[in-house]
Amino acid sequence: MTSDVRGREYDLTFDTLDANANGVLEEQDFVTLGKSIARAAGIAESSAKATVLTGEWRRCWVLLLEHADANGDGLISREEFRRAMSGALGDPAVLERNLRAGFEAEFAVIDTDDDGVAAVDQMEAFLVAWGLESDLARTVATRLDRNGDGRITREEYVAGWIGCFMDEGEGEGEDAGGVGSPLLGPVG
Ligand SMILES: [Ca+2]
Ligand SMILES: [Ca+2]
Ligand SMILES: [Ca+2]
Repeated sequence: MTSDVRGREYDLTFDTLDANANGVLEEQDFVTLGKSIARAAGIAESSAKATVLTGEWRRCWVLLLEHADANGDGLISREEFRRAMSGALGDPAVLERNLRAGFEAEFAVIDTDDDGVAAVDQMEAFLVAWGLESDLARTVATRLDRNGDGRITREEYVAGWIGCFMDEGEGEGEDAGGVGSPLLGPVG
């Protein structure tokens, strides 16, 4: 993957995180995202799962602020985000350690009956409710189901999302970057 493509992925991630589209990341963006995921999954904002999820998004914000806010103004600019992601924060092991609990909390709100799996159709419906176009939702849901058995396990979900940041030098011969590209747009 060229650095141009990688830079574009960071930009697309930035745009996804910039929930109010004002060109900077701030705490409110992360609060909004946490709530929008709970809403899309049809669970109450006051429920235990939603509380865990919004707590995780808040934790991610604090982490990002600590590592990326170079000028200390309490906001993350696109440039600051790019720099942090191409540095230590973008390290696969660091990402995995920092994001796993967040993706697990996200999966928990989708997995309404708590059996640790979500049907591909269920995932697709969630993604549409979250705001993805239906074609894209189907593509992402299908790719999350890595072994193609029609069900997405918690592990497939977490690995799929973390994998979208980790497709450089990881899992040679394997399509490790499967999920991120369709979610974040036509990269490359
Ligand atoms: Ca914003
Ligand atoms: Ca800043
Ligand atoms: Ca599966």
